[in-house]
Amino acid sequence: MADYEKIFKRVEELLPESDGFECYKFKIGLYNTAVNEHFKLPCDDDTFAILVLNTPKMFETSFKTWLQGEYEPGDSLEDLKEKVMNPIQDFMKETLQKVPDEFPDLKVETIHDFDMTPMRRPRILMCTCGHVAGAAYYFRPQLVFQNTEAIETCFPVLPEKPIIGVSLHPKYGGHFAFRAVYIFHDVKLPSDFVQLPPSSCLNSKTEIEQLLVLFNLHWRDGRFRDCGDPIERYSQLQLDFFAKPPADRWEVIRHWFPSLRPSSPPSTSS
Ligand code: B12
Repeated sequence: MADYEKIFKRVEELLPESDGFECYKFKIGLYNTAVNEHFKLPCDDDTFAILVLNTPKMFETSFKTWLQGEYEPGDSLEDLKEKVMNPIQDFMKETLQKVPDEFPDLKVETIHDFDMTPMRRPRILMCTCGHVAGAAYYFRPQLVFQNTEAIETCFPVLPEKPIIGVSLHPKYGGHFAFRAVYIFHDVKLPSDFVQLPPSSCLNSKTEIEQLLVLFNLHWRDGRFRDCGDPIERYSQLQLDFFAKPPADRWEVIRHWFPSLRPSSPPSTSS
């Protein structure tokens, strides 16, 4: 078995599907060929990389167990909030760190979906990685809109932010999230490495336009996630959690902590 295959097998053991993770191999050169100069990664084309995404299972299995493990008897919700400032990010950082820890002799770089460059650009474009790695088809606006008139027909009201594309997973539609890319700087892929293409679960231009409208204008209602007929979806609890701004998410999962100490009433010193 080649080195990269052994590494991949071990990474899949550390981030198993039963915990709600999926891993995909890819060659950095394929990513660098797709993106413009602002996003190219300073690596040889044949450098080995692994993309990690989470499936709907992650929320109520590994994430819930981890978060409950942060609770200590006597904690109030405020104590817990102080300990875990960003529940999903903190969980991902800790869990994904298992991989570089496993390979201390290799130069492994972890790039999270939320990592930014000093210029405030994303360090890596996850949807492009997902597409080149064969994980999820990236429906870019350029696939269906050739000019601004075509955009205006679909978007009579333009969103505040730029219109961006969205990826659909063949099994989970939009019920998943990209989490990180590992770059194994000193592991190179052989020239006969075969990269599988992503499978598209939409069949027509109209379906792609609908997906782009749902994602760019109505993402809060989560309908974009059901495009492509997913066979497994986020639970209602998970949908409610991600639809809320981070500060309001704790209330959604408060019942995971039945023994929380009631919060102290605000002080009434005169
Ligand atoms: C910045 C960002 C935001 C910003 C701005 C979004 C915007 N509308 O501009 C904010 C904070 C508002 C935001 C919000 C949300 N986001 Co957001 N966001 C991102 C982030 C960090 C970067 C996206 C970006 O700026 N791209 C920049 C542009 C330049 O990239 P691009 O358009 O893809 O262009 C490249 C490709 O076209 C490529 N290219 C060129 N030719 C070709 C050819 C091929 C074949 C290919 C494959 C590529 C390719 O080259 C271009 C660059 O040179 C990504 C995570 C990440 N690190 O990628 C998540 C991400 C896109 N967001 C995501 C989500 C889910 C959301 C939310 C729904 C969040 C939520 N609470 O649930 C909302 C709503 C989105 C919306 N309607 O705007 C998901 C999308 C998942 C998916 N299924 O696709 C991502 C991937 C995060 C993740 N962890 O999975 N987001």
